[in-house]
Amino acid sequence: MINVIGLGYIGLPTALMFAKSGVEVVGTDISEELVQSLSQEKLSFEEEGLEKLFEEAISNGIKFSTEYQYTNTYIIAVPTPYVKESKKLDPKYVISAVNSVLDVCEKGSVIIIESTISPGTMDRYIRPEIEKRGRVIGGDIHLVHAPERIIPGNMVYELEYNSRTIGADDIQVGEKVKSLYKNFCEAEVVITDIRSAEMSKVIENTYRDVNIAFANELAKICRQDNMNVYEIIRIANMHPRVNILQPGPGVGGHCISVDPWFLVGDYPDLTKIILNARKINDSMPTHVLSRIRDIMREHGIKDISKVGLYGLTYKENVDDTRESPTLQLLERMDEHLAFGVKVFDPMVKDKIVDHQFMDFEDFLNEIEILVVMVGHDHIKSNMELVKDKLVLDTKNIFNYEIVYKL
Ligand code: SAJ
Repeated sequence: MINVIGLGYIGLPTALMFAKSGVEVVGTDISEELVQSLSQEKLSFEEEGLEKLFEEAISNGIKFSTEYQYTNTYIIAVPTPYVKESKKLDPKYVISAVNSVLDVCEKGSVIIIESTISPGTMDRYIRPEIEKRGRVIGGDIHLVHAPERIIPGNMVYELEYNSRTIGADDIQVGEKVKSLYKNFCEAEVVITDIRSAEMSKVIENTYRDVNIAFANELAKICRQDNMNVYEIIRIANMHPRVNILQPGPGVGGHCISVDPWFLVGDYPDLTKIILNARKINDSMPTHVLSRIRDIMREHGIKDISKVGLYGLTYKENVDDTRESPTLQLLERMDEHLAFGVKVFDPMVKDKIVDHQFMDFEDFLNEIEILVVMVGHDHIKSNMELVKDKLVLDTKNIFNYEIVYKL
């Protein structure tokens, strides 16, 4: 039996996938409310394909509990919050989960950490925690880092078809964990050491951040001389060895906008590109604001409350608003005393900011300028409704000729 600890965005789909593939699974979370609702067969978030996977896991007998289980394989997928001020990762939840495992586990247990951790976290925080309790790593406890790689919006598919990294300092343990993931993972599973697994995870996200920053810089260059950045990137990407990502209103979420800071924090003298990429991506909400001001000026609109921001989530078709460019933009607008801007997001069911509308048509009735911050499917299928608005399309989903772009 395996015990999956932390039933959030990563832990839950992972636990369900193991259960679907026939592994006996107990999912553990400290939230009684969450455990209770999962036990009553209610899912805690929306994700493509998750409902069907949940049904299959339930029929294979998955259990949910607030208790850690007595077994020999643990997968930890708890949050690793990022401390904005210090730009460092806070490992408190992983440390606490490891300690709770140590309270109950069998001798020879494998503790697999899936949560994203900054390079060196295992050596700096996890190993000492285990040794402090008189346990011998490599003897009665084995440590593995198997960083998750799945993308919100396509998690269920990617769990099965993305390759995986298993970081283990003992090759036999690595092989054992590899065969565990092979229960559902169809792609290649690579075994490496823990330090390399930590580092490769963080540089994957950093690579994407740097690539997006390049696209955003190109967008600014093209704006200055009124060129179509999307067309230019499309053509450049036809070259077989060029693959530039898309410009946008900023980089949000809990991963890509956060992980590069771990490298900047640990290697301040060596991370010039990475730091500048972060700065460029963080500057994008301000760029959007200046584009809004351009449009207001051009059309003689003086009242900022005539501006509506569409999309509060960090990207399309998810309900997660962490580090979202829209929230960053609102913060900056506040600084500019530009209070009163309207907001709408069909994916966000709770009111989390001022002047947030719950009905799309009510929202449209109040505004003259629509700023598309997120390319949800919802806006793509309602383009007709916004025909009479001035549209600033930061996600390039409308025809270039009829709207304003970044
Ligand atoms: N974005 C752009 N332009 C692009 C692509 C994305 O501006 O061309 C923006 C998005 O709008 C969003 C942000 O970047 O604000 C991040 O979105 P994303 O879809 O690129 O990535 P995440 O944060 O949802 O998930 C990433 C993934 N990492 C990589 O693709 C290297 C995922 O595989 C990881 O599992 C996840 O981080 C994680 O948990 O680390």
